[in-house]
Amino acid sequence: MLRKLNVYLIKPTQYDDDGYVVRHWRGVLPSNTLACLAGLTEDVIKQKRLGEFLRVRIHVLDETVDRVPVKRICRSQREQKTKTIVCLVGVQTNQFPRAADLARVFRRAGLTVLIGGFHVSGYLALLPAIPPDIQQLMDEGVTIVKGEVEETWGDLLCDAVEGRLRPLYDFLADKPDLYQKPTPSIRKEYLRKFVAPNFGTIDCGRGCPFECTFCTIINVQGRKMRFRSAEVIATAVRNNYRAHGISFYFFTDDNFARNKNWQAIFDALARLKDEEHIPLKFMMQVDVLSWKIANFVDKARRAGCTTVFIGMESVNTENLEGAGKRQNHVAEYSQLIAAYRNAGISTHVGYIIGFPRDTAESVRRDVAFLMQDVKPDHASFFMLTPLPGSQDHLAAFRNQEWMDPDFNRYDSHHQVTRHPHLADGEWKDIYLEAWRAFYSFDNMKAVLQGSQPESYWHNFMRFIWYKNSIVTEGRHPMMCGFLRLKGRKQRRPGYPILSPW
Ligand code: B12
Ligand code: SF4
Repeated sequence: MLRKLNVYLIKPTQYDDDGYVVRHWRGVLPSNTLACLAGLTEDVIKQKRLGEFLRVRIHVLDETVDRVPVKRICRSQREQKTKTIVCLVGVQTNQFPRAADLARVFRRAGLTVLIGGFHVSGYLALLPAIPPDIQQLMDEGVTIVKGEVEETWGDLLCDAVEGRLRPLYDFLADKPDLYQKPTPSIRKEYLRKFVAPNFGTIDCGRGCPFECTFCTIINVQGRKMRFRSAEVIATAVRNNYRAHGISFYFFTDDNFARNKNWQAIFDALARLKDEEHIPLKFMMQVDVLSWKIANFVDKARRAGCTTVFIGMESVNTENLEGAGKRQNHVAEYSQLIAAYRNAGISTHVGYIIGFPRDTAESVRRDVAFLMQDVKPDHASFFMLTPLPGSQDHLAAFRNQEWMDPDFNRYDSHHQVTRHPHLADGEWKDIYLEAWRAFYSFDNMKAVLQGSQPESYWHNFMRFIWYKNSIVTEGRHPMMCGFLRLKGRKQRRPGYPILSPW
């Protein structure tokens, strides 16, 4: 009879262009998916779903900041009456090659392996048949999980313990109600590996009602909004503060402004600040229309919001229409930025380069307009990427257009399709030029001079992080940390292991 169960929750990283595993000494943004799965697993244990006598040990590893002890994990099942389950968690498309390589090593050692997250969920959501690379993994005994598991994680773990896991679980049609579900479990030892150890994440809701063609979220988490209860969120924030001193959050909802429970959540957070003196601050993602929702900006400020990440994507109306982003009205962008800035909330826009109508000249002009007329505090640039699960990917697949077969490059920092006006190489050049222009000394100085006192240091710190990522590390800031670590032997299959000399 089984006595001990090791559950390894591992968020895989990406390989760099030389095939080395990307890892940093300190990360910047902790993974919410890891925390979610940890919270769900703790709940399964608490409910004794796996029986009275099974000792379950949860190991949380984020390969962007942790060296995964592959050999130790492979050996862990050799102990008597012990089983090891490896869950490759929150696997995005650019991490899928690394996840698949890890999965194979663990399978060869006889461990139970599951892969979930946006890549497999999105890939299988729209394509007409199971793609060969996924089928291959299933044939090798890896279990693929498509969709969210808030209502099914206990059943899956029971199947794993009993050794009756199926090759594929599909929960896409049964999206869980999140209202009273366990919140992400934030572990202090994990946070220590990040620059700000008081930084937590919670997804207060999921889904988005809009229909952007490059977006995977709507085809995986759906267009109907689901949300957590305000009391549940407030309790989590209170407990995290008391237990670990966590006072800064990234609310990872793709569009907090369309979370139908936003008002109750903001009010509950404001009460934590006013009545319990928790010095809460947070950032969140919103759409360009959010500033028009009555009381939204003001209540966000009172609840502790310091930054909004806005899906602006382009200042070119034709680009926006082509991408189905009809809710974005360029003429109102400056008002949007001003509404948040006046409330002392820093603005950070997402901006895509490489829409079909873009040319090098139009991108230069648009980025200048963004800096001089729209004037957000920060911008993150992305190369348009047909992520599996998006309409763009489906259209390219149906039209048999060339798409780079190496998913490791699908990080919106590499060119993976051909562009009608930008030659190969030119696209990446103009993309990097946009980064350099926005994070030029002159623009950063202008942003700091226009910053509200509440945002000044926040903007300053983000400039350091962004400059370091793009200039020193040559990586997208959202995929970057501080001080790159490279294991000589941790190299992608097919690349040579070089001598230490
Ligand atoms: C917050 C966020 C970030 C944060 C933090 C990452 C994190 N995971 O917390 C930051 C800003 C760092 C980030 C960066 C990037 N992100 Co991001 N991010 C998100 C966002 C908005 C929320 C993530 C989240 O918390 N979701 C809630 C969790 C609970 O959902 P989930 O991950 O799907 O997990 C559930 C199920 O999938 C399942 N599951 C997941 N894993 C497993 C494993 C097993 C074994 C099982 C059984 C189940 C299971 O169970 C979970 C609970 O139901 C998502 C969009 C979204 N709505 O999810 C994009 C998203 C995941 N990001 C995306 C991308 C592309 C990126 C970047 C590459 C962008 C860039 N160029 O920089 C980088 C990559 C960074 C990295 N190293 O991971 C894409 C991924 C699409 C894809 N197919 O690859 C998404 C979907 C958004 C999009 N644009 O479409 N991101
Ligand atoms: S607004 Fe954002 S989350 Fe919503 S569909 Fe568009 S890209 Fe996706």
